[in-house]
Amino acid sequence: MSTFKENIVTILDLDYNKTVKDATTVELYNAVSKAAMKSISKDWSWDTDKKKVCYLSAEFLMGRMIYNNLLNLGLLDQMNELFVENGVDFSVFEDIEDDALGNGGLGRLAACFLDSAATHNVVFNGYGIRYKYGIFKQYFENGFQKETADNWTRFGDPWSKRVEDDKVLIEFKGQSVWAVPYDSPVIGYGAATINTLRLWQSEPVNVFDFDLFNAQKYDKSFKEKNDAEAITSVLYPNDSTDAGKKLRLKQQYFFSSATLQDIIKKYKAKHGDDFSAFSSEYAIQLNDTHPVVSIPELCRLLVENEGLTFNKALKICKETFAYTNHTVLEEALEKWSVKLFKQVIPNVYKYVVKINNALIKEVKALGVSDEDIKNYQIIDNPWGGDWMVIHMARMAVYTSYSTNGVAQIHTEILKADTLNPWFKIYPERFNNKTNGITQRRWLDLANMELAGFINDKIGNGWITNLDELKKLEKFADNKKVLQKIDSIKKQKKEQLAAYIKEKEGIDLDPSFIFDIQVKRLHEYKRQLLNAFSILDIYFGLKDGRINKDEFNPTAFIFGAKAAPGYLRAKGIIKFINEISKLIDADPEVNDKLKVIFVSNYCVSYAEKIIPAADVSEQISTAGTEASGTSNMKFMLNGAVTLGTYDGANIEIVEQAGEENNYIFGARVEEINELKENGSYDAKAIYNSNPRIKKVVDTLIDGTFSDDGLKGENGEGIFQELYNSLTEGASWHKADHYFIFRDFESYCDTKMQVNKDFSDTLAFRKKCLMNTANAGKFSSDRTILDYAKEVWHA
Ligand code: F58
Repeated sequence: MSTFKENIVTILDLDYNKTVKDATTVELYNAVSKAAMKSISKDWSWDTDKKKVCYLSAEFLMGRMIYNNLLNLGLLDQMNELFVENGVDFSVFEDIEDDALGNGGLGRLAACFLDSAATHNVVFNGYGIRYKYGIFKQYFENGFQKETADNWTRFGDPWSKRVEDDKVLIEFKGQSVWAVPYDSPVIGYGAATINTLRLWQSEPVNVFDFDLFNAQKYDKSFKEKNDAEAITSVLYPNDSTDAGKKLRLKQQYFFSSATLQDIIKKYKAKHGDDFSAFSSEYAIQLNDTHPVVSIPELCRLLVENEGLTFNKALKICKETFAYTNHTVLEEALEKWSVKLFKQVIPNVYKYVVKINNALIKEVKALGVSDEDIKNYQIIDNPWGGDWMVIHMARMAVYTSYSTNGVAQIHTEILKADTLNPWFKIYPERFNNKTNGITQRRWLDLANMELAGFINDKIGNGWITNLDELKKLEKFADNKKVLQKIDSIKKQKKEQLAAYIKEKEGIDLDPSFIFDIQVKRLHEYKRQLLNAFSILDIYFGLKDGRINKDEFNPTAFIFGAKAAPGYLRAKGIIKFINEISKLIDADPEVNDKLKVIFVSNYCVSYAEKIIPAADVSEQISTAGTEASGTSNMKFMLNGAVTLGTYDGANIEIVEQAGEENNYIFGARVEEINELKENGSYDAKAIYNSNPRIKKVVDTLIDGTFSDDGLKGENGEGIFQELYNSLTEGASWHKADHYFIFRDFESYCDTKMQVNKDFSDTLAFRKKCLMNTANAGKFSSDRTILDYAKEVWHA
């Protein structure tokens, strides 16, 4: 049998008539991927007698697949050998493939779960949408975010195969389309198990109307095709209009229905028409509310196509579905307008009504009063009048057997607050599954230097059992080990600096502290608080409040995309870029401070940024970040957390020790109290605290210009940000995310980090303690907990 290396050479010859030396990067990429696909073709199938978990998610943020797949297949070394023999650089594929089909933590979590489940032999298949254009590519123009479409398949898509035989018909009111699956293998480490990621693409039933075309009505003749393709054309279409909302609902229904039809077909092939074993054969995990329309759709399919009674169908749903909540923010808890829902999928709406009726009967029988029923109704009019909506989270909790949050504190908030009425009647359904990350991508691949060093010290058992890292603790006072950890960090910082120079054209001194905040741009994540603290340091250095000689030079690095319609978030990006400019231009401080907003932050960028961090910024208002997962990646790579008691930060500190991290700010109890008793007076803090006033006033005193970027009401965006902090807006009070409350304790803590950095080995000891205690945050642990406690798989 020919080897992997030989296969690459053969494919290059057959497909392109080229050798490794003269092939282009794209040709090489396709040949390597194809050879790897060939090597698994016999072991990759859907067939298994085990319980199957189907993970339905609107996003799968996979990142670059090639290195990870080769690592897991154990083929990375062979590829490297071949490349060395032919003078090809190992990182040649960096410009080829990038991540597209997701947006943030929720999508990346799905990808980490795929990796962990396949590694630990859990049959776990992902189902989602094959968007033509994924998340936009971001660049900056005069400090403003600009977006361009990302045609991610432009280099081909060698890791997927189209499965024509499994296409299914999806019917909307007045429109039918094909859902055509594209399957990618999900290869466990050591090729333990090969699962599947199945992404559906929308295609027309009739490609074009010949009669219309002959009548020279060209646009019309292609209308059906265009309308069909629109459904899977973009990730998160702008949904500020009705048309956008409609498209989004169509996407949700499209992939939900396609997936369920697929599951039913596979089930029937084994069990015929007897559905009694359905829920013991399949578990369907709903990743947030985006696939929750699956619930009425499964009811519909079982009743209308399979002849079950509604009650039987409902029972199967309750025993099959499980739901994960990823947010407590009111605006992110999806509610669909009944009117819109009926316009798009009236046949499914009928089952929402039936589920709602069953729910009312059931909760009444449980003793819920007529008055309290409104807290449960799936179909409801929360704003009064006849504006009826469907609460997707309520439907999910009612019609499933498990509801989980993604970190301890988040689950507690769900139980005590967001979903409290439900917890009261179904306490047994609620459980916590703290998120995790895969160490194979986030340490073994992203930080080969540290991974190699760890292997030398404690062996490589951690690759599939992250708790093994605990063995590093015994080196916590070993000077040589700490020096080595310091030198690896420096190496990663140098690599990042070189990359930033290449990508952004910006010089970054690797001897600076790297203080990093990378995540979606959102007010609750408080990038603005970070920006204000930098200004505070800037002014402090200028007026002597901060001793310049004692201050360790620091680079503040940001990476974030703002949703295209989220004006304030875009204003914050502009503000940070303005601060960067101000500092660069000031010779009094520019040898001490640097601010960099990297463009187009994505998984591949994260793989370079995170290993280079000294400080991980996790500064959301307590009670707002469900979990966070970048916090875990930073911890694993030996950065200290500068954070609030929020999300998984709490568990990180619990594991690694408060003395090895930097916690500041109000706890969730305090925030709740301030909210409830209405005593928070942001304006008063602003007026009485000159440091706060000084940094906030830069928004309006001419220090910076927003260069005409407008806010919602037509005022300049910096003015709008200023107003939101000091006056509030129609929908929130002043300083909704308590920036002023936490400002001083944040700045003080940041200065403490800066001071502690002077003692290099003491600082690196903290870093080592973080790495050593990251075991809990492996997605292997998360997946095995789900498998045992939720899926019984
Ligand atoms: C994230 N949610 C949470 N949502 O914010 C984060 O705390 C958590 O760690 C992560 O999920 C995984 O559990 C998230 O990424 C989105 O991206 C939404 C998708 C739909 C549009 C609005 C953003």
